[in-house]
Amino acid sequence: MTVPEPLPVNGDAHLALARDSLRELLDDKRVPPPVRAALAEEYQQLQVLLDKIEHGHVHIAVFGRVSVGKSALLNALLGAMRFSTSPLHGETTRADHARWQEYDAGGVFLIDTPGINEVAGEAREQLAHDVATRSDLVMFVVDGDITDTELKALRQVKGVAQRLVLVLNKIDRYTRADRELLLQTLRERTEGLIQPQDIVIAAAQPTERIVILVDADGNETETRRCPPADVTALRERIWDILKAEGKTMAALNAGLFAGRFSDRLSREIITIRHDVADKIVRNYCLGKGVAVALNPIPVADILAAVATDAAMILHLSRVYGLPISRTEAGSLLKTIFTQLVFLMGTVWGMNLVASALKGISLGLSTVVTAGAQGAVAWYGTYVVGRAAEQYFAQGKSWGEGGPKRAVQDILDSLDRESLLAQARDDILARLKPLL
Ligand SMILES: Nc1nc2c(ncn2[C@@H]2O[C@H](COP(=O)(O)OP(=O)(O)O)[C@@H](O)[C@H]2O)c(=O)[nH]1
Ligand SMILES: [Mg+2]
Repeated sequence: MTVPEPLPVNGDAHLALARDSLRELLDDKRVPPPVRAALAEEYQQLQVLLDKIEHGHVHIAVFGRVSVGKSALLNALLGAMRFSTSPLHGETTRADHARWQEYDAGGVFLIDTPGINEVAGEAREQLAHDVATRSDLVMFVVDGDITDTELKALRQVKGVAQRLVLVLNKIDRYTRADRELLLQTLRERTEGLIQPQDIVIAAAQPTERIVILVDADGNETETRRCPPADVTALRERIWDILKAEGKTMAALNAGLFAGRFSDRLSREIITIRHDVADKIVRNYCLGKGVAVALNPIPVADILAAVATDAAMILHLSRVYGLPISRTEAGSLLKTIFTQLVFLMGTVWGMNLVASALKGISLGLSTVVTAGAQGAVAWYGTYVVGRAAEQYFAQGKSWGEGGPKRAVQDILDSLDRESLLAQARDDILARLKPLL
């Protein structure tokens, strides 16, 4: 009896797995160059994530509306004025980062970002996505009750970020009672999104206060004082999270990105392969259509002119990265052709020619007849191409219903009339200069 291997539970194992899957994605030689080019940005993000994991770095980002005190909060955590803060809008225009503390073998980095209301709708979603992708933990900052826009942005970040903490900043502006009330509202409004223990209060950069000092003689003097920043609760919460989940967080974050990336990759590969395959099929269709039009042969033989179709199948097999031999291509063609004949019977060819001729009632010249025969050849090759492509796209398989079902589905899905019209136009356009 074999005992199932236990799942790796510690952060190191998670990290190693994540690192391997990122590397594998980056090094995958089977990805066609056009796909790499189309996904250049994602590949770059992948590389950044891999570097980050390899160096044991943890990224923590702030996110929130303009002027809620994101930059001030980072400065308070760092204990230095590293990021510029301003009562004016738009002080932080791009993401910037600073090393905060050592953590395990690597370090923790703090990332400042622009405010979410500085960018509109779609760009905001993109910003939320980018920030959440590169960060292991996101501090979502508010300075009062959470607005609908903030709640929406919070959901967007939550969909991508591994870990989220909600910070109620500027608490120096509220009385103790108001603070409690605000916290209660925040907990209710973010229920299901954020755990109550992950909602913390902070005063990153409290405003000056007028303080009345009374000396020994009872004289009162007024002075202005800046209370010290208070980010103790936030710092403690972050460190608790880091200690408990730091490595797992980084690993899951990378793992999630890798997962999303490979989904995207396979979709992109499918699209690009299909586009290339379509061009190839149409080229062979035209080649065969023109050849038949120039050299008309009996209808029954048209579909049997197999040489070009076999070459097309070979070509397609290479596009799908599943190269086959000439013999294999021949027998695949035979399979498809058998289905076609079986499904359509011999009448098929005659019907097709009639269809191809439709709309041309006067002056049936030989050119037009030839064009019609060519169109039938074009159409036949097209169906063969589509069927072969599907076979390769499914990893050299006809699927559950076998070749008959597959070919039938393709025939059902094609608009025969318009394809024949296209074919005839293509062929006649090609033939014109020769006549
Ligand atoms: N009263 C008060 N003001 C703060 C606090 N934190 C930041 N501010 C002020 O809020 C304004 C915006 O801060 P900033 O960090 O630039 O906001 P950001 O746009 O979110 O990065 C600045 O004038 C800060 O002095 C705080 O805890 N209390
Ligand atoms: Mg800022």
